[in-house]
Amino acid sequence: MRNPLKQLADRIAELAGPFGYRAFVDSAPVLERALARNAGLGWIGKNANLIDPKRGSWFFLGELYTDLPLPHDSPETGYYCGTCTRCIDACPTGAIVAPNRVDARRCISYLTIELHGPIPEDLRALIGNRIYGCDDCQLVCPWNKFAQASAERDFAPRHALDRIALTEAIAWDEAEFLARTEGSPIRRIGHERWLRNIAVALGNAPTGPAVIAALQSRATHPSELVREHVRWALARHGLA
Ligand code: B12
Ligand code: SF4
Repeated sequence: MRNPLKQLADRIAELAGPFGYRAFVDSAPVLERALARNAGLGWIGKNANLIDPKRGSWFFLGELYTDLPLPHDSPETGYYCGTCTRCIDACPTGAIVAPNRVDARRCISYLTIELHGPIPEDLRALIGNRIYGCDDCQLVCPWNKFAQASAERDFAPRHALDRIALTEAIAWDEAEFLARTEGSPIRRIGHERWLRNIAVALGNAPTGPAVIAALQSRATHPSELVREHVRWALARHGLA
């Protein structure tokens, strides 16, 4: 996102002359959804994401802060979620507690990416096989029927990460984790939380020898965080 924002700034500079700016994308306490809505890009839907009537919500928001005296856009005033509650009904952890209100503590995105410590036990079974974030509230949104897959190479899955088996991924040591996630945002959760998340997902998998062997291979990991999640997962398969 930084490169396109820089290109946008260069294009503005061609038209308006040199100007000062700062680019943001999910990188600072900036009210990105509210700014986007006020800039006329769409409305904030019941799933709390900004929905563009032509593109749905499968995009990141990025912006340039500048003191250039630009003309104002008119805010999008419509709200087109209507009576639909698909996102609220589909959320695996019941995190969308009311239209447009997400309890971040229950959201799988928070639990698997932002949370550093143990994942609350009552939510583990609800996480299913999600090991990094969640998009269910966007997947079910009817407005995303119009969404197009991006041709940007940066948004394509890297290192075949969309085709890995969890029983293999739990075996990666830290060096392999870092190599396989190079250039991917997944890298920032680090190896320990990667193993924590996979342990939960394998705890939710159908019981079988490969799943149990994969979990047992991490039962003596130096991190208590990992060991505790592995114990929980093995208990789910009837192994205390
Ligand atoms: C913290 C955060 C999270 C948290 C909390 C999410 C939440 N819904 O609050 C967690 C980790 C759970 C999360 C998850 C996800 N996130 Co997030 N997240 C953010 C982040 C960094 C800050 C949002 C925030 O809390 N801002 C502070 C609050 C105060 O702002 P706000 O909620 O917009 O508040 C406004 C209104 O809601 C209202 N308001 C809020 N509280 C109150 C209280 C009162 C009394 C009143 C009157 C009004 C009011 O007023 C505020 C000002 O207008 C933004 C990036 C950014 N800088 O904005 C991305 C962002 C919102 N996330 C994004 C994405 C993609 C996701 C996920 C899909 C990621 C994933 N695949 O796993 C999930 C989706 C979860 C969901 N359904 O929302 C995108 C959304 C893109 C879009 N189309 O809208 C953003 C914009 C990042 C980006 N640059 O692309 N996220
Ligand atoms: S990202 Fe997943 S867990 Fe979070 S609010 Fe959406 S559906 Fe719920």
